[in-house]
Amino acid sequence: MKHYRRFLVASGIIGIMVLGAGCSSNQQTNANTAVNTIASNEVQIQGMTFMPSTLTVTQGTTVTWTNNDSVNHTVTGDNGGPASDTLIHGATYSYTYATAGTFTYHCTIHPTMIGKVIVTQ
Ligand SMILES: [Cu+2]
Repeated sequence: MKHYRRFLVASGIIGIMVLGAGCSSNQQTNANTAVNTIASNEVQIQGMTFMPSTLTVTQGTTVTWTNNDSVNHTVTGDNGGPASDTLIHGATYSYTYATAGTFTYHCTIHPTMIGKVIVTQ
């Protein structure tokens, strides 16, 4: 009888752990969805970073970058793709991704500034 009770207690603890894991997983999915909804085709250049650093869009989407920094930046594809002029504070640049794939880019003035656009069909 005592052994049976211990088994029930152990099962309850495992059940709570499984429920907890499922819960946190759902929260993460919701957070990611929210980020995509806010900035579906826009990248903000702010604090020497591209935000979001990885943007996922569908094929044919025009992506617009806005330089919110006081220093100049560029949006330059690593292997073709976007090729902006120097963007001063407040300037924007747009590029349409016609084909699916993963496209990395950087700022030629600050080569450590990198970003990525994932284009899905
Ligand atoms: Cu820069």
